[in-house]
Amino acid sequence: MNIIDELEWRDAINQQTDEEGLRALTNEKAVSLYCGVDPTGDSMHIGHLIPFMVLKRFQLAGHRPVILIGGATGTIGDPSGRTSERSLQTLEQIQSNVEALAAQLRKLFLTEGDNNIRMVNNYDWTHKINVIEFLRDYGKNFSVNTMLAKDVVSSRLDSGISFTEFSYQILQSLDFLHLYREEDVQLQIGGSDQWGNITSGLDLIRKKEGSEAKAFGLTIPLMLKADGTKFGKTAGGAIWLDPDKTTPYEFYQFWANTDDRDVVKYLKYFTFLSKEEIEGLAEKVNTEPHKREAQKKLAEEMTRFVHSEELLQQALRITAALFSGDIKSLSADEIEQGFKEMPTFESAGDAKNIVDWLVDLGIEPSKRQAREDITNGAISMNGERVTDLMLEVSTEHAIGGRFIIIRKGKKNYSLVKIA
Ligand code: 629
Repeated sequence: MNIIDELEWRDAINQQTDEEGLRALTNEKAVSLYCGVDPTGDSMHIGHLIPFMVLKRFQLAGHRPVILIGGATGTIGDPSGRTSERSLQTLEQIQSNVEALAAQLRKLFLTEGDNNIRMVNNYDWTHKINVIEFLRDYGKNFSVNTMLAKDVVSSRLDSGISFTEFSYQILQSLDFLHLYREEDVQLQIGGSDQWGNITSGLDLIRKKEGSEAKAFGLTIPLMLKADGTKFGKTAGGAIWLDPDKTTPYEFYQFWANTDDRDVVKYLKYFTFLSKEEIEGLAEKVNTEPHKREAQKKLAEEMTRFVHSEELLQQALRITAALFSGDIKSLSADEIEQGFKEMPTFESAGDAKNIVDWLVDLGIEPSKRQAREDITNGAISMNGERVTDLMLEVSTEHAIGGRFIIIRKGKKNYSLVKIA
């Protein structure tokens, strides 16, 4: 299947500058294309994945991805999709973000046998342009009238926009021209918020290279969830690719918790599963939704792609242990991931009677209640029911010497860290 047809089937196209032209070009040769990301943070989140999954699909179809990290544009800040001016970050911060993002992207794109990627930083050519060259050689090709008409700018005319952010689209346009000339890049992709920046680059290419220059733009929809809220955000904030910010277990859980109404859409959008496989899973959503097979498959595919097979297996182990209550099978690291969001207490670790220990920590409100819960079999430690009111709790009970898990009733978990 042609890549454009495939993207259409996956509902992954929002707008294209020339659909038939791009279909013909992609049928005819291996096309170089690019997508950019600004180093505004030290990790990507799953919202960033949207165009990069599409870039990966082009790569898998034999085309040539160029990944651009905005070492220059990141110092300015894209006003797209924002309602107010950004505050500038320090150059040191941006530089360290560049390195963090480059490492994440390398991991996603440098898979075995797939080494046809290039990574560029727009700082390399942008910092060489001086102000006279900027205004004479490039500025002359931009009409302020057209720039003002772009959504990004027109939506900010009331609240205000600095000259700095107003100029952002020129910098992104220079990148497209540079990559068209130097890297034979003929297509830029991005989320739907990037349409203005992409078309502005195409205008510049035509002005500088002649109207027969063959370059294209394609954007990907930035969708909402079925309940109308923004994709990729949870109560706890964004879902990050960095495992120190969002653990692989939490990452797995995010996808596993997808609404039935959204899951087929996500399978098409985010996974590399075939049409047949996805249709099979869609059928399961209709016939046996309680099994959540589609959600599990989605979560597996995404966790393996972003993290690794090993971290996926770990996430599955944590999920199974929390479901069955078999806490003892988990390592201390796995406990740390699985119980990150649970109520946490700290214990000194010296031996103490279980009843006193539970009350001192605040897990039980009173000794009377603690004794009653233990006698009723409602308290378990590391997955095993506590029956002995005289039990002495000590570091010996701690998994990996670090954690004790107490469960009260059916689902009330507490994590006790040994200080
Ligand atoms: C120079 C910079 C270029 C081309 C692109 C860029 C970055 C672009 C931007 N993108 C967003 C970002 O970096 O700001 N101006 O956070 C973000 N992108 C991924 C998707 C997006 C977009 O990285 O395109 O739509 C979000 O999903 O907002 O020469």
